[in-house]
Amino acid sequence: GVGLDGNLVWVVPARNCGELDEGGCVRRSRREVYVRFGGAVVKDPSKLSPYRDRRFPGTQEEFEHALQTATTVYVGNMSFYTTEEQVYELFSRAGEIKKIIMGLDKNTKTPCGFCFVLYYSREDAEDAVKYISGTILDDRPIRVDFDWGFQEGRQWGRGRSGGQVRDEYRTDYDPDIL
Ligand code: GTA
Repeated sequence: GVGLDGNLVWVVPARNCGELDEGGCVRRSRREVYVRFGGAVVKDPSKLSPYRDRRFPGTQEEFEHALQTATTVYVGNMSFYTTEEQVYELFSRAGEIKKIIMGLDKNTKTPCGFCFVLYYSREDAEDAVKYISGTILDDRPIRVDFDWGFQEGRQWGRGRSGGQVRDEYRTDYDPDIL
């Protein structure tokens, strides 16, 4: 498959590939669309994910507009052991990174499976969604989603336990991601 840098190593082959068409196939995960060409899995950046941040201070239209122009991405389904350095190494393949904010458990202050990556350009954020979502990082398929913009406080897990809300429901990594 063709990655951002023409390198095959970091692109994940699709599993359970659905509808076949010329040279590739499409698999839908709720509203997120992944397209496979050769070995590469590409997430369609024009389709917004169903995630809605209930703490966004605005209307649904304003929320969607923020996502459509975002230069920040949210990364989910990460291992708790993945470091900021590893995130930097992988995500700088899509473009120059302004800042990384690791998601932390609000009680233990340790990584709890997500982070925000801030780029300077929209194009680079789109490339991260397109080419890095679905990549295996520390044995887990990560999910890259546009984000409305980092604000102080958003780095903390919102779950009762201190970690992420969805971790209180799931038993394994999100099987819908690929
Ligand atoms: N851009 O997909 C995302 C995303 N997620 C999942 C979290 N964040 C995201 N940002 C983007 N895209 O800053 C951000 C949040 C926050 C930080 C930590 O990460 O904006 P969190 O994951 O701990 O909490 O946030 P969040 O996002 O508020 O939780 P979530 O998953 O949306 O859950 C909200 C509601 O759905 C709750 O009422 C919960 O009880 C319910 N819920 C969630 N999962 C399940 C489930 N599997 N079954 C039943 N109910 C569920």
